[in-house]
Parts: sequence; structure tokens; C-alpha cells
Amino acid sequence: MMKKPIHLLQKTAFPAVLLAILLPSLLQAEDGYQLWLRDKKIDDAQLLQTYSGLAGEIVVQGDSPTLSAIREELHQDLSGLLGSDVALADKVTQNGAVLVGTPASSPLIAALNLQADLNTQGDDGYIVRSVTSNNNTVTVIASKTETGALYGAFHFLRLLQTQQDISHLDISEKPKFQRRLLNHWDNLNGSVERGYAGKSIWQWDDLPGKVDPRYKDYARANASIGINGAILNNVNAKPEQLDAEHIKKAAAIADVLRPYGIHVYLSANFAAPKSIGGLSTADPLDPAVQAWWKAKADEIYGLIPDFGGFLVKANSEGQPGPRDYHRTHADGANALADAVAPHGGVVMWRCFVYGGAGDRAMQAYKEFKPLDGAFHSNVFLQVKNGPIDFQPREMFHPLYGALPKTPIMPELEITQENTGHSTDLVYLANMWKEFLDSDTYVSGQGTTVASIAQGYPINGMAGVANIGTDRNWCGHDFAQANWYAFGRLAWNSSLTTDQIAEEWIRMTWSNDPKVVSTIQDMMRGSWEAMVSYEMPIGLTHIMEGGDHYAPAPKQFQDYHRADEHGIGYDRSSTGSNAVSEYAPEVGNKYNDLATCPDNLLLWFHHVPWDYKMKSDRTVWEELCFRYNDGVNDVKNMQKQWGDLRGKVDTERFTAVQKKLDMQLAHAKNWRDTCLHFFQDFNHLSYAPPADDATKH
Ligand code: GCV
Repeated sequence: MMKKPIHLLQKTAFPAVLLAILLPSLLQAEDGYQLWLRDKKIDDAQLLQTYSGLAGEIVVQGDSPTLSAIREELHQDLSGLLGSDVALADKVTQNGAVLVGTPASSPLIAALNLQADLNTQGDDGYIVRSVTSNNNTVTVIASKTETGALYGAFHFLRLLQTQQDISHLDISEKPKFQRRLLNHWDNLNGSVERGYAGKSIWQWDDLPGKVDPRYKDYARANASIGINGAILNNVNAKPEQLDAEHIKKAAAIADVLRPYGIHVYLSANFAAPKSIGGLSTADPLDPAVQAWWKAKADEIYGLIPDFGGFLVKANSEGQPGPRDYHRTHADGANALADAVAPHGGVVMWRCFVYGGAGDRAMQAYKEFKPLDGAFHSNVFLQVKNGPIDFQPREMFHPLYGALPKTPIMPELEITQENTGHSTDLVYLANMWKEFLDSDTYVSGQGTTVASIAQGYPINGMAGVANIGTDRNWCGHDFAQANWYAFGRLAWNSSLTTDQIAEEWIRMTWSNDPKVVSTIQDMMRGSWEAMVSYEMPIGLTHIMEGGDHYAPAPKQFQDYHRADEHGIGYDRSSTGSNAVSEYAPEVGNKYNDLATCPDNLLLWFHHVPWDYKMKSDRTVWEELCFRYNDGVNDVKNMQKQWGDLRGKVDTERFTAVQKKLDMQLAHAKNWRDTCLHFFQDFNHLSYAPPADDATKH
């Protein structure tokens, strides 16, 4: 990890006294590059002493790129945390050694007879255990695979970073999802679709000759949270991404990511056989097209032996697809799936389709439900959390539970396209958790989205990355928390969002209890705050059409359907009947006004302005209340953050403070634009508080 070059400070010709005043704060300056992998010396003297006794030697036997990565990571981070060089050894020589590896890589681990325990943890799982060996207390970090051992090493480091007791460890971990993937919407020209953190980190023009050192830090960060795959390019894919030149470039990235257990995948343009293959068609049932995909897969696997597979956006938002040839999505997906199958690859076929007649929220179900069972066994359907499009709050997608024979891979959006870009502090883990814990009732009570997605023979979860070339990777220092939380939830969807936040805060900011509790409180309420000031009580898709940041209720009348009588989209049995796409327990609950929860009321019902909510307020009063509440939440976050002045480093403190100011303006704009717009229909009174009304 890059540090501030201290020699620059030494050369500065400041008067000594000024230097003495400035030096501490300059040395403490942080720019967010290190993410949650900060290895700052632990400032609690007693803890430092205890840890030094328990992590005073690193023993990683054997030689391989992954074992070297483990050795390097532990050495760098432990030495940083403990403030002195931690010895590397090839056998245990002292009390408090940390022994890492697999039974195959390490004779010392093999001798501990852990095979039965390791087998239960699967390939990526691991154990971290305090044992006594030859009268020495040793922390053993072991797995069946070297990647699992790397994950275990990061877990151990997390314990120190978050200042946990490491004297009697007995930890067993294994992931809930097999594939934990980042979808990059990065383009070959360096731009990032819906990216708010600079340009793409992939320097296509420089590759394969020049490999940016940042790729390694990207790999480290991902491995530390268990992410094991990266789809390098945008689903709006350029065919050229699959030409020989770009495969070589992707292979150079794969070489850097491989030691960290990360597989490279590519988004494929369905028309590639035509546009770069010279064929007259891309019809998936045409033998020449099928042969082209097979040859392309062979070419890729020749250079990237652990290539993960293809992600495809077909017949969606102008992308080509099998329907151009009157073929089904299954015909299309299977052609590509057959090409990668001999190599162990998969195809992830997206279900993001809309534009037909009727309710947009119902279309994907109508197109894909009849195809259940028609896909080959190495095909995933990648389905967004909700049926509209990554909105602030959505009902869960009706395809969850509707495809028992076809693995669904949930797709979440980490980048904040509709949730405040890199301006707004919004901890998205709460939204994802609400989604994963949603009860579909398809096989009785408790059939949650997570249990469905994890129940297929092949399973995984994908998140659209929020990473770019900005020094702090994500644009907003708090957006890093969403990257972190995505990885942690993909690893273990049972973790609470508070637990994840606490880990992240301790590692990223500080272990000071006041800092931890304040930031945790800010994060806890931040998603609901954003829902309130953007699209409360089930409003959806009223953001400005281009960049999806500002409010545009006028442009999207069809989504909120406000008129002089009331507001909301009727998806009940008297409306579009979207409720019929859910299990009866769910459909009936949302269909009936008496049981429909307030937070999705306008998603499912068009109600009169004076309709009484469960909150006992009319819909109009509730909208006014929610919009103002959201604004007040941001003001409160500003105050809470202000209280941390001097408790976190100045550089990041100031950056976040500035963003919160912008967030407040953003929230007020949403409130005032939307309420005034709706007022034009209902002519009911609303006066924004005089102190903070935006001009209208
Ligand atoms: C990559 C939304 C976004 C698009 C995105 C699309 C998708 O419509 O606005 O930028 O395209 O979703 O998920 O394919």
C-alpha cells in the first residue's frame, strides 16, 4: 500500500517550529487509498503487547503465488499494526507464531490432522484456531485450498484491526454463495457507465505490456472480503472486448488477480460472431455461430485457464440478442454456455428486460418464467433485486421463487446510480439485507430470497462495482462501506448490517468507541433517510432521465401517476395485477390496502390524497412528513459528523463534511421539487420550513 512519502516532508524548508506543529497532522493525513486494509500501529499499549506475544512470527511453508501473497500480506500488515518487523520463518520457533496454509502446502498443518474439519468448510472455507504445538501456542489458519487460507489470513488480520481477543480462537467459516462477483460497467474507452469515482481502473491502452500496480491492491481488497470474480467490462458490451488483442489484455489482468483467488469474466456482445467474427448472422441455432463461440471460448481459456465465463445483456436497452432471430433467451444462453462448459465456465444471462406493453415491473417474469428448465446447467439468470431498476426501495423481484429449475444470481447495484452518486452518504447494506431477507413464501414461510438464491446447485451474487481511479477508489469515503458490505454479505448473508458497519468503521476510521458508535448510527439511518428525501412510501423511478441524480417527477408521470384524485401505481388485482406474480401470501398482503405496508403503498396502489395511512397521517401528510424527515436526517448526520472533528484524520473529515453539505442541498431539492409538483395536482397546503426551502 502506498504511504505519504516521508522524505518529502524532511526536505521541506519549513522553520523547525512550524514543522513541529505541522508534522503530526501531516503524518496522520489519510486519503482513503488503503480502504479498510489500514495497517496503522495499534495505539493501545497493553493490547499491542498482547498481540505482539500472539502474532510475533509468521510461518507460511511452501511456495506458490498465493502463498507468497499470504506471506506478504501478513508480514506487511502485522508489522504495521504491531509497529515492528514481524519475523517470517519456515518453521515454528516461538510462542505466538501464526501458521498458515493447507495440508498440502504445509507439513506442519498436515501433521495437525485437521482434514475432517477442513472438508466440512469446503474449498473457500477455513479455520482459525489457537492450538498448542511442541509447547508453543500457535494460531493456525488452515484451509483445503490456498485461497481459503488467504481468506483466513485476512480474517485474522481483521481481528487485530478491530481489536478483538485473539488468545483462544476457534473460528470456522465458509461462504454462503459460491460466486461472489463484481460487475464492472467499465468501457474500453476508460469511461464507467454509472461510475462516480473517476475513470475505469483498467488501463486498456497500456495493457498487456504495462500492468498498473493498482490491480494488485484491487485484488487484495477484494480477497479480504471474499470476492472471487470480476466481470471486467460493461454489460453494454463492445464486441471488440472479445477480439484477440483484448483477450491478451484481459489475460494480463487475470494474471494479477489469480493469486488472490479472483477469476476474470467478460461481458459478451451477443452479435460478436457477426461484428468481429465475420459471420453473416449471430443466430444461436446456426452451427457456424455455435462453432464461433466454441472457438472463442477455447481461445480465451488458452490464455486465461481459470476464466469464469460470460455475462450477457441481450435484447435489453438496444443490445442485440437471440430475439433478433426469433429465438428464445434460452437458445441464446445455451449457445454460449455450451462453448464454455468443457472448460468449467458459466454464462450469466441478465433478465433486465422492459419496454413491452403494460406494467414494466411484470415483464421479466412474463418472459423468463415460461423458460424455467430450458437453460443448460451452467447458466445463471442474473436478476436485479427489484423489478424496476435499482431504485431507492423496491419490492423484491417476482422471479425469486418463480424459477425452481434455473439458478438465479441476484444482481445488486453498489454504485449509487439512483441513490445519490458519490455525493450522498448512503449505507446500502440495509437495502440489500431487506431484499435478501424478504420472504417469498413460495415453499412456505421462511423461503427467503437468500435461501432461494443459495439453494441452487450453482449459486452466486453479483454487485455492480463502485470503483474507479479516484484516489479513494469510490469517490465518497463512505461509499467504500458499500463495496465492503457487498463482499461481506455475499460471504455471509446472515451477518447483520450493524455488524458489518462496525467492522468497516473500526478498520477504516478508528476503534475509538465514540467514533464507532457515531458513524454506526449515521450509517444505520442513512438508507431510509435517502428513501425519504427521494422516493418515500413506494414512489419509484422519478429521478432525472439522464444522470439519475436530480428529481424529475414531471418526466416520469407514468411511474407515480399523480392526478387530482390521488397518487400511486395500481398494481393490485384491479390494476396491472403485478401482485399475481407473487406467492398468494405475498400477493394478497400487498393487494389488500388493509395489509399493504406503508413503505410500499404507492408501489402497489393508487390512493386518494386523503387516504389514511397506518401511520394515521393522510398520504399527503405522510409525503410531507417523509420528505422533511429525510432532510432532517441529513442535517442530523452533519451534526453527528461535526462532533467527530479531531477524532478522525483531517483530510477525510473535511472531504466527508463537504459531501454532507452537498447531500443536504440534494435532499432539499428532491423534497421541494416533488412536493411542489404534487401540490399542483392536489392543491393541498405545504410550506417547507422557512430556513431551508430551496427556490422554486
Ligand atoms: C448498464 C439501467 C442503467 C443503465 C444500465 C442498465 C442495465 O438502465 O441506467 O446504465 O446499463 O440499467 O442494468 O443494463
